[in-house]
Amino acid sequence: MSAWKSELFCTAFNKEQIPPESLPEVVFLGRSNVGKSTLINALLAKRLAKVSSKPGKTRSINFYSVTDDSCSFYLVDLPGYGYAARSADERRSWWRLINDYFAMRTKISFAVHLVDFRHGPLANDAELTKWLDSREMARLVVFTKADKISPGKRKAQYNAFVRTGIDSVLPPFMTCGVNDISMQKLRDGIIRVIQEMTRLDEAETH
Ligand SMILES: Nc1nc2c(ncn2[C@@H]2O[C@H](COP(=O)(O)OP(=O)(O)OP(=O)(O)O)[C@@H](O)[C@H]2O)c(=O)[nH]1
Ligand SMILES: [Mg+2]
Repeated sequence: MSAWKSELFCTAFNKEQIPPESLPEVVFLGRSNVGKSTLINALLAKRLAKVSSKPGKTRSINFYSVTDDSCSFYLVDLPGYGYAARSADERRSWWRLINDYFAMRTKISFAVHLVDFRHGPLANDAELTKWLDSREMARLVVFTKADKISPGKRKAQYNAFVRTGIDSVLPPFMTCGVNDISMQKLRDGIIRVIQEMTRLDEAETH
């Protein structure tokens, strides 16, 4: 499979700037600082998304258009979830923007839920899972920052998390920031899930 062609399509700080629904959308969700923007850059093999060691870097909804051999879609980078250091006002406007976005969408293909491999799913990951359940939205779980755990311990840790019952359309992926081999597997996985979701959408409308 060839590399994805991609570009920044749109940045939305408010409801008015959110583009109308068109292509399938894959939404990246997870706690602030978990590595959403880093993973998007690794998947696109470009530095399009802004990354920072300080939580709360992404403040807007960013749409990246992607063309693969078989389909076109958007990867959507959202501001981080549960960033406690923000003011109550900022947290409220975050929820407003996220809710406005979801309210404007009927066919988001699925969510990529990023979970820090060092900690596994935490309380606010469970909250996010519940929220995705309430929206009946499929998710693909990706563990980030696996490089922070020694290679000899990764398998046991992965198995321990999976045994707790992680709901994911494919077995959870494990990434280490920029790792070409796992990125290609993840790109292929994302395409497979988009194709399956599109097929199900078509079956529903006919
Ligand atoms: N070691 C390591 N560091 C990572 C990995 N992924 C992300 N990081 C680092 O974690 C920090 C946060 O990464 P971001 O990609 O900005 O995180 P984000 O989820 O987009 O954060 P917000 O935009 O604040 O929600 C940066 O310093 C990244 O370099 C990883 O797999 N391994
Ligand atoms: Mg970000």
